[in-house]
Amino acid sequence: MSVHLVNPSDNAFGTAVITPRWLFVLAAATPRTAGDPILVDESIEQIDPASIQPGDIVGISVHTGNALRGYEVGRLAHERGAFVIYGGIHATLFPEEAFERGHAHAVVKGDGDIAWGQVVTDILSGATLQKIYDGGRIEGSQFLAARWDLMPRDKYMWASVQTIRGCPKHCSFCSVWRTDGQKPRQRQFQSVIDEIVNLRRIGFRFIALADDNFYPVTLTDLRLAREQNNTAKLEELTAIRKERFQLMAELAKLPRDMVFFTQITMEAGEDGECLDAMRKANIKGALVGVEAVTPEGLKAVFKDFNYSGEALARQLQTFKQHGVHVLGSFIFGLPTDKPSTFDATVDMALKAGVTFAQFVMMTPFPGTVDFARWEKEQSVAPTLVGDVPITRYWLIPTATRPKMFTPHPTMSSGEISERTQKVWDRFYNWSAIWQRSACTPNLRARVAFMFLSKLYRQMYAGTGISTDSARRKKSKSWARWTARQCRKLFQAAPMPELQSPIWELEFASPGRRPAFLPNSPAPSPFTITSN
Ligand code: B12
Ligand code: SF4
Repeated sequence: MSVHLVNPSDNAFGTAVITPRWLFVLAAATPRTAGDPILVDESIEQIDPASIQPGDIVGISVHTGNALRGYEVGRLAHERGAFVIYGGIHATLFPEEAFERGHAHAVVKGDGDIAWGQVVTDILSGATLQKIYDGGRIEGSQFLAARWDLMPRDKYMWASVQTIRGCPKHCSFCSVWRTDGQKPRQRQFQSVIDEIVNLRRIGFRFIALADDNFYPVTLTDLRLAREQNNTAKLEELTAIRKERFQLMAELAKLPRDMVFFTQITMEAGEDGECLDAMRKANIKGALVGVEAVTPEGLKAVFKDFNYSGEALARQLQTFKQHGVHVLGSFIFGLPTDKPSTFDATVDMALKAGVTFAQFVMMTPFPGTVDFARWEKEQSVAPTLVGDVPITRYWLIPTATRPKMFTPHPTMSSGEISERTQKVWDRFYNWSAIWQRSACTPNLRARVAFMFLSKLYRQMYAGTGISTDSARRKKSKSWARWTARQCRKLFQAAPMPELQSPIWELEFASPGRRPAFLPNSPAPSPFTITSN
């Protein structure tokens, strides 16, 4: 009997940019008695059905974008006689769909760090399998460290390490605050550092901090708690902030060639102390959700804590002045958008000096306020594509899936798509990239920057931005080639001698830590428990 964990994807590039963290966390959550799981990341290569034997356990993660492929994988695993288990955000929100479409035996809702072990144990012991396992929201101290020893090291450019889950905000297009909660759940910084040390030892120096919001406590939050004389709140917020700074202080002690990237709200731009700590910690870049450049646009997405106009440009420039590069994320297709919004947005992105930018089309993701509103509107006179209601767009085959799902009051989806394409082309033309690449320290890094910019732009072509399939096909083969070259640029010499700090703290819930590099000289600070 083998355990397989599958990250479904329609697009295999042979090389992937960022490791899908869930795969390696669930590998750590797999009971030792089941042996090492077989990990399949279909963004690298699709699964070989013949590898699945009767009685095997197949765990599949689905988010909305890959649900259709996930169900296909589930059906073929079921046909081969395997136990099929789903998890991930989409399965959490639509468990019944995994049974109807994906031949599930069981679904894990919420966090899998603990629940997955229970599922596998139940199967191994022949116990009756529950239909739903509710993993809920575990505490930060219970987050498992990933099993990077099972990662094919030559296939990924960046590893991903999570330091916090949940976000106190409530943006209308985002499901994080509803699924992961508004209470930030911080992982003990010692456990984070330990995992990063392990990654550097095996040759990874680029690490994405797979956090919803790296900056969960703003200066405004602290001021309000103080003004309201809310001592309990103030203490809680101060403790969260202190832990963030402790993490950054430890990151700063790691080898100087390490590069971290995270996701953060724009409010961090007001907090020079935080930005300086980030720079010292080698957090060289952050995705900042700018979303819209007008006050009306920001109001439409419940993000009025963001700035617009000149103040926005200044706020984003502040990040750069403190040595933190910004990947600005902008949304097109908001009801408040006009034809002039597209040029205004790219002008702002260029003026604010963001190092990278992404321009995504408004998509009502399940679990969001936008989705609930849309579903309610659609319940009156449902729009169908074939026999699928548009509110279940992820079930529409990709070839016939519309580019936009919610109608815009004044522009057609074709117009929005075309204008968005032009914005990408303008931001990522060679001359603009060349100018931005001046931020790099040497020629090698400059070349890497240029390739990465083009790769970033090109990889989006497969996700609905590009309009015709011929262009998509060409983009894909170009992206495959470039991804291979880029990966070489991200490689680093392993540092097996690198030591983990010895922590005084006993972890409240020690992660089962994989035996990384068996002959490694660095002792594990974790207590290794067996199942
Ligand atoms: C880091 C991140 C990224 C990174 C890295 C992606 C990568 N390669 O890993 C980047 C920036 C590239 C990215 C891109 C995108 N992302 Co993203 N991303 C995240 C983020 C912040 C964290 C994901 C993560 O690694 N978490 C750490 C792991 C350990 O947690 P986890 O994945 O939730 O898995 C746990 C449980 O879900 C469960 N579980 C998961 N799978 C399984 C499977 C089984 C069998 C079981 C039992 C349990 C289980 O157990 C795990 C451990 O507890 C999430 C937010 C979130 N809170 O999930 C958004 C999120 C997943 N992303 C989202 C979106 C929309 C996107 C994009 C489409 C954005 C865009 N418009 O381009 C792209 C799509 C990329 C793609 N094709 O997959 C949405 C998905 C919404 C949805 N309903 O599907 C999320 C939820 C954020 C949001 N705003 O709502 N993303
Ligand atoms: S978009 Fe960002 S800031 Fe808004 S709720 Fe989601 S994670 Fe939080």
